[in-house]
Amino acid sequence: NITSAPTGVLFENDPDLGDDSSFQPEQVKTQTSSSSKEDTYRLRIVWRNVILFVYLHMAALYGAWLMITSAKIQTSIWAYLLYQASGLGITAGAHRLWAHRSYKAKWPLRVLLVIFNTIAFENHVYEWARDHRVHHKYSETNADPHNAKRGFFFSHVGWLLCRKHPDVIEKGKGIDLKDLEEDKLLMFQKKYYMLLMPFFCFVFPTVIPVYCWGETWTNSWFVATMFRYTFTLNMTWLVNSAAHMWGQRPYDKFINPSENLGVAVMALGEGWHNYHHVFPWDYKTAELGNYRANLTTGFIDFFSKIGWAYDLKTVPLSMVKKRAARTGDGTYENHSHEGEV
Ligand code: ST9
Ligand code: ZN
Ligand code: ZN
Repeated sequence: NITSAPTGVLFENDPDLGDDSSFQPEQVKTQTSSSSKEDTYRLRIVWRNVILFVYLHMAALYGAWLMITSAKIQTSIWAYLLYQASGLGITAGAHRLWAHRSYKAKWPLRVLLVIFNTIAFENHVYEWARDHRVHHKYSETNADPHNAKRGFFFSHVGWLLCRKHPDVIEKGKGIDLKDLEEDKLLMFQKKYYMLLMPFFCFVFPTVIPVYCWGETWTNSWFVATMFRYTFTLNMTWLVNSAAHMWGQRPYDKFINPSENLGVAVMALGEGWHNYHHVFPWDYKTAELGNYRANLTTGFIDFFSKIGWAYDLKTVPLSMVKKRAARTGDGTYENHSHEGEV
């Protein structure tokens, strides 16, 4: 019976709990997203992932040390280029093209983006876009894979270290993924991911410095691969953690996603997260087309000029202004809107 349950679990104000005979002491009560119905949820840590991520971060720290003390400058430049390219595979590819369909791309650009995306190893595009669509639809509820209401650590990396909340899978079933399933290139990446990903994320980045400019295997592995991969992952995760916590909310003060310049710079333009959650179909993922803090927009605009990207979707300024006036936190007028149409 619930009244004899141990303290530390939430059971106030819950009329349903009276007949919950399956309640276990080690289970945590959580609020579901779409209804007032509560369910029981037990955190299940995936120790394999914990060990892999601990190794990755230790190897990355060693890589950072080697970068300062012994690696060739070409190796650091190579690592930087891989960070930018794999980042674009996430931002221009998995995120703006495939998860949100905010523009269309011809096949040579799609092939380039799938290669860049595979270097990033953030799961294949199908899985990435599936989780991301659920994230937008059920933002900051238990059905959000990286629900920021569960704190910085969970939304940053913790969500990859444990089994998903059942709401993610249940609500996720209702998400339309037909467009991704019909994309032959994405299905090819998904089918051969366990061959393609080790090659593009680990083998190719490590081999190039050794054969092209005589780098040592040790420097190559720890700098160009371990440091570069872990660094890029963390820059991506900051969008889910920092940009869901800190920054201004000029478009909607009622949601947590915020405008965060630091994250925007490091995540190639994906830190303008208040705007993005309000207008997710805008290919810029930001109101302003400022390339310095939005490299991805510059990348898409370049390919639009040569005709490989087309049907770029955006939002009319009048709609943005109306929304900011209705739900913004009052900081909208401080932004520069010069050159906007
Ligand atoms: C990584 C991803 O790091 C990072 C994503 C970040 C997203 C950021 C977004 C922000 C905006 C964009 C900013 C970009 C900035 C970029 C800057 C670059 C500089 N819907 O997952 P499973 C079902 S990955 C519907 O195994 P478990 C489905 O049937 C890092 N259904 O759940 C599935 O089976 P299948 C490298 C769903 O067992 C089944 O459930 N990768 C959904 O709970 C089981 O799914 C890793 O480390 C859904 N959403 O395990 C791997 N989800 O797939 C880590 C699931 O066969 N992952 N289902 O269809 C894992 O090990 C596991 O997923 C787990 C959960 C342990 C976390
Ligand atoms: Zn978000
Ligand atoms: Zn998004």
